Amino acid sequence: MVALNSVPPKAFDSLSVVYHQPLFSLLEQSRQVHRTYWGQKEGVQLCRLLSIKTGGCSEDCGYCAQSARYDTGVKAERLMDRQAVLEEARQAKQAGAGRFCMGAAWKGVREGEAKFESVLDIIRDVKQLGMEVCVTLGQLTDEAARQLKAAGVTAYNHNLDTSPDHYRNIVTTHSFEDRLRTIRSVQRAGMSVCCGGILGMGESEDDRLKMLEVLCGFDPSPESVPINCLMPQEGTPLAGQKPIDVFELVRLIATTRIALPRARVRLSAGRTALTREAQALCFFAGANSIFFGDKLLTAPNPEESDDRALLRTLGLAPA
Ligand code: SAM
Ligand code: DTB
Ligand code: SF4
Repeated sequence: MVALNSVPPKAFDSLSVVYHQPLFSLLEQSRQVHRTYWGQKEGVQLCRLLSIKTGGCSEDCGYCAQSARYDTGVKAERLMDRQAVLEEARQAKQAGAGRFCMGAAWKGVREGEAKFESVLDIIRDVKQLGMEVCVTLGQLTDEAARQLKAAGVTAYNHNLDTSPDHYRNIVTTHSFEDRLRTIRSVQRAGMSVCCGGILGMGESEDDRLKMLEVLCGFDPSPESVPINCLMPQEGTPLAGQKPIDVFELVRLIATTRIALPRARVRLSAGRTALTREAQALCFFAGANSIFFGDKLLTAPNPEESDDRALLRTLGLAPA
């Protein structure tokens, strides 16, 4: 096992040493970190995801079914009605969700816009139900971030998605630096940062570690790190990408657990393509959060009943 002092690895070179050690050593190490930081709270956080505004997005993110630039079959819809969102949130609560995450296919939002005021109303309603509230609405101004915090948002999701270098191969309508700017606004407003990425967009393993290196530099540290496997979307430039090797996914999860010991590591999009055994290995490596419910934003997710059965089989409590 790579000797670890009490300081987690943060720089690319040390992340790379941790990542490339023999798999079982890496797992022993991530397990030890997991036990130390989460021993009393072992279990899997259940998050329910809802697309409150689907499709028609101005951005050209090469993986996304909701970009208006690609013919993906996803139709542009209007912002969901407040009551309809509240009903979904009630059902999520009933089903045992600890966190309710709402996503909107927008480039971003700013204070004063009518659509932003509507989202603030929705957040205030959902907050009353007593779940953690997460939103992902694209780019933010400082003031918009402050208003989201005041409305009751726990965490703001804004992913880096890949390394600084690879980002320009995937998105041209905004930059990696734009992503960082929004994350800084979230931090200044006092919301938790939920930030991760996607594996399987033609990046190298080094690119993934470079993304992790940037996450490790955040101050404060990200509260949660969603790790998505690309779900190739028909009509997008990345439609033909091959699935990634499961062991590369497991290695990245374990390295993330070691580098960001307090973060919730969320095994996010792409679980429909993973066997139960592969998912078990991801939980063993340090993943402790999932989206549950049979739909992500536009793409499918495992059936709720199958997830419950899997967690029961593994003896993992919903947390
Ligand atoms: N528009 C906002 C933004 O870009 O931040 C929020 C919604 S966006 C759909 C949220 C995240 O979903 C993306 O950053 C990406 O990590 C993930 N995602 C989108 N499409 C995906 C796909 N086909 N496969 C895996 N992850 C995907
Ligand atoms: C995240 O990292 N993954 C979620 C959430 N944050 C918003 C989104 C996954 C989207 C998968 C593709 C889709 O449903 O369109
Ligand atoms: Fe728009 Fe977000 Fe999809 Fe990019 S990832 S196209 S910003 S919805």
